[in-house]
Amino acid sequence: MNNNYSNIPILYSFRRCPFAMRARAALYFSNIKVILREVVLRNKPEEMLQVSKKATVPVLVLKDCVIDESLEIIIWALKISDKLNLLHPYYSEKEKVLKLISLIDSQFKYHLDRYKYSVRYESSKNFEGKLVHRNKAANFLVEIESILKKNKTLYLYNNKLSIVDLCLFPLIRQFKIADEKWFDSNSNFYFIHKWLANILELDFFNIIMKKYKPWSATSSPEFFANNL
Ligand SMILES: N[C@@H](CCC(=O)N[C@@H](CS)C(=O)NCC(=O)O)C(=O)O
Repeated sequence: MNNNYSNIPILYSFRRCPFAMRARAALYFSNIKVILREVVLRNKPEEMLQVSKKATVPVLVLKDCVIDESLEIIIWALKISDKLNLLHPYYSEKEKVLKLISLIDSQFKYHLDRYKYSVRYESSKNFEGKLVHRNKAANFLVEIESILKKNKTLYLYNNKLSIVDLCLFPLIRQFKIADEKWFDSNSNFYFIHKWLANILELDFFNIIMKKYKPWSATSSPEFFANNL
């Protein structure tokens, strides 16, 4: 069935996964059309597991290779087309930018998971309590708040949208929605509130959050593109 579309990349994705969200955002901005296969995480399709042993989304299947790290998908897509120059910080301050993204992806995400999904972790060895993990995650936002505050800006790099915003916002949005009332009323996040609200208002956000039915081998191809 997919033979007609054999030149179109396939993206295994999950709507609410922050890593898949950032990959879809980059595909949106680079204007690259892909076939989107919505995955159910507890029942991943064999077709995905065959191409990526990591078994995480997003996975982008190209004609001659597979990319199964969200940041690599972003860089691949934006190197093809980047009209807004979203990769600018990657070229000008690569080390610093990758370090910040990696900190949020690893340590912030560690505490975020234990805060947001505390019930799942209650019996795990290093669980410190929901609110301890919330506060430890919040500590990582101090730097983000200070960057925004210092520059009185709605963007994390050079006062314009870039991969730094695209990589960080899905995880910080998850932190917000774990307890919106607490997050929204916390004045330590004054500039982050404005930053996040602005990003969620941008046109791309609705497009990347479009709902797709879970994919199966008998599904008709569904496309993800920025003119949906
Ligand atoms: N470092 C990976 C992380 C991807 C990741 O952890 N994705 C989660 C969903 S948000 C996943 O697929 N987890 C596997 C599972 O839940 O079974 C990336 O950036 O692509």
